[in-house]
Amino acid sequence: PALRDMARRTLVLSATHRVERRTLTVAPPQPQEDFVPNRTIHDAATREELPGKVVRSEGDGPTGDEAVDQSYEWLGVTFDFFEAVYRRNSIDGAGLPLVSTVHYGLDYANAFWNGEQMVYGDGDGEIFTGFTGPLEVTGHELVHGITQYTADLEYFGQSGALNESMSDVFGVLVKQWHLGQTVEEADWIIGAGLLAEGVNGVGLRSMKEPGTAYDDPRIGKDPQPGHMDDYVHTYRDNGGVHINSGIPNRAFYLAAAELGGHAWEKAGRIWYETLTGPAMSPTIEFSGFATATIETAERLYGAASAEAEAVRQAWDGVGVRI
Ligand code: ASN
Ligand code: ZN
Repeated sequence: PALRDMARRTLVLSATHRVERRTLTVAPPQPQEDFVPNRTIHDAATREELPGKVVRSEGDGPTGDEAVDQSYEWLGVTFDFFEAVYRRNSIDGAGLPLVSTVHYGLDYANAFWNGEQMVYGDGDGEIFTGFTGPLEVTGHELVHGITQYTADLEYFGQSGALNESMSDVFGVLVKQWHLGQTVEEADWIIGAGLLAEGVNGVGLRSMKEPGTAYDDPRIGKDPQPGHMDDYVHTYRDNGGVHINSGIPNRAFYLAAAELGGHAWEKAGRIWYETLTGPAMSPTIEFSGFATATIETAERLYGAASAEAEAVRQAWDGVGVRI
């Protein structure tokens, strides 16, 4: 009976083989289907109710409302970046629709991801301009969604600062990719143009030189550290998630600067594979994440590669011990 089984299997295999060969001859493989975004923009008309009224759906032309049209465009560019660079289909990797609300609240000076959608305020016009303006802000908020669907980093302390840093890293890479900038050409600023005229600063955060983005009597001085020696212990801001993110942000910058060229190609790939890979956990801290990025670089480029060495040096440069 065993022999007969084997004979039958051989028969089945060769039959399958024939079918496959015939299929190939008749229908050559089709080019890979492109992913397409599915965007819906809402208007909260300065109220704080979500999602608000639908004002632009996928495929609709411009509305003439600057915030609506900026959000639509920047969601599209962010979607295209993840598709073109990392072959990711939207936030969840499976084509999740992109939902946003603009004109949220009165003089509302922030933007956020609420677990399901993006939300943007118009700023107060005195200190902050509209949050739909900078591409990297939309990138930042959308990447909170990607993190939620992948590593799901707990939004407190070091894992929270890593969550923030992932959003800054890929937010800034979306901008650099859109502008075709090299590591040297890029500004490495999150929220460039977000500070109103007369406010002393260049944006919300600097990944290249954390702590130098602004210094103005109305908003104080940029509190970000760029080294573990200056790590800020606080219960505010979920344990300083927007403060200590300066440390992993600068580690990414240092790795990218050492490797040169387009930051999304090598450093970005290493960070992306790490964020979406199996070594992550919701409570991972700087040291665990650093180890994971080094292991990713070793796997992608080799243990003795310049890429792996650049990542090791980058974490050493910000005082994160492996
Ligand atoms: N813009 C901020 C962020 O995305 C809002 C917040 O603190 N949740 O991190
Ligand atoms: Zn954030």
